[in-house]
Amino acid sequence: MLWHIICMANVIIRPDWFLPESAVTPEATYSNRRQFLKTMGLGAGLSGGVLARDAMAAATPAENLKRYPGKRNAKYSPNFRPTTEVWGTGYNNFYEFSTDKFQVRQLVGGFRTTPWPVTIGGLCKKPFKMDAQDLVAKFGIEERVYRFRCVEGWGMILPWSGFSLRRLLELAEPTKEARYVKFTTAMIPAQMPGIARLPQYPWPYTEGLRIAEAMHDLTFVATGIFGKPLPKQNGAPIRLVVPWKYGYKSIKSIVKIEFVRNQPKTLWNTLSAVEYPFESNVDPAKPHPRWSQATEEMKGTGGVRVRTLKYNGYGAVAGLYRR
Ligand SMILES: Nc1nc2c(c(=O)[nH]1)N[C@H]1C(S)=C(S)[C@@H](COP(=O)(O)O)O[C@H]1N2
Ligand SMILES: [Mo]
Repeated sequence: MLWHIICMANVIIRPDWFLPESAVTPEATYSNRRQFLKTMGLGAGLSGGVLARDAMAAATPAENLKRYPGKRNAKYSPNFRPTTEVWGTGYNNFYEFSTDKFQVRQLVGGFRTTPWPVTIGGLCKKPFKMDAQDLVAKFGIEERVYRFRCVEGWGMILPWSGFSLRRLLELAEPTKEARYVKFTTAMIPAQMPGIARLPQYPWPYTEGLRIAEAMHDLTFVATGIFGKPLPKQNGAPIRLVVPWKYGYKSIKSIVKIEFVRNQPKTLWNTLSAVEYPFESNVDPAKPHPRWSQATEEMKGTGGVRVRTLKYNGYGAVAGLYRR
C-alpha cells in the first residue's frame, strides 16, 4: 500500500513502461486502494492528476471490440485462403473442456473470461500483472494469417488478431538468467468439465519456449480470430500461436507467463516425452509414433491432403536451430 502512495507521488518520473494505475492494478486491489485513500483522508490531499488517473476505467471487452478486425500485417499474411470459420471455431482441441473436438464449443458456456488478470514474472526486473483487456488496449492488435498444424495430422489456415509476444516480454525486462519462458493456462475445474474427466493429467496445462523462440517475431499472442475477439473454445481471452510448432505448443487461456532458468515441464511432455518433445517443430521427415507427419488434411476442404512443410512453411525460423 505504502509503495502505491510513494509511486503516485512521483508522477513526474515515468519510464517508457509506465502504465496507468488502472491498467496495472487488478480491479479488486484498485478499488480497495481508493477506499484506503479515502479512509486515510489522503484522496483530497493528492493532486488532481491522481484523481484523473483514478477515474480512468480499465479497458472493457466492449471498448476493445471496436479494434477488430486489426489491420492485416501483409508481411505475415501470404495469399492463403483461410479455413472456414465453422471449422476454425467449431473443431477445437481444448482438453479442459472435452477431448471431443466438436463438443468443446458446446461446453464453454460457463467459462468466465472477464476479468482476466495475467501475471508476467519470474526472472525479470519488472514483473507485472495486467488484465487481458488492458493488454489489448496497450499493445493494439494486428491480423496475421498463419498456417496451423496439429500433430494429429490436420491443418488449418487461420486469421489471428493480436500482437507479438516479444513486445509483452520486453516490458518485463527479463534478466540474463532467463533461458526459457513458461506459460500456464487457467485451471478452474468448476467451469472446465474436462479436467475432472482426466484426473491423471498434470493440470494445469503448461507449455514452454526457449527465450529466443519466444522473442521471435512470428511468436504471436492471439486475442482474436476471424476478425473478432477469441471465442472461448479457441482460448479466450489470450492464447499463444507458434505457427512453426505443433498445435499443442499454442497454449490457450493463459494466466501466467514466467521467465525461468531451466526447461519447464509441460503437460504433454510430462505425459509422454517421446510423443511430445519440448521443441516440437513441425517436421514432415520425423514421424510421430502414432501419426505420420508427411501430410496433413486441410480442414474445411472436404478432405484435401497436402504435403507438410518443414517448420510448417516458416523457414525464417531455421536460424534458431543452427548450431
Ligand atoms: N490449455 C490448452 N491449450 C491448448 C490445448 C488444450 O487442450 N488446452 N490444445 C492444443 C492443441 S493440441 C491444439 S491443436 C490447439 C487447438 O487450437 P484451436 O482449437 O484454436 O484450433 O490448441 C492447443 N492449446
Ligand atoms: Mo493439436
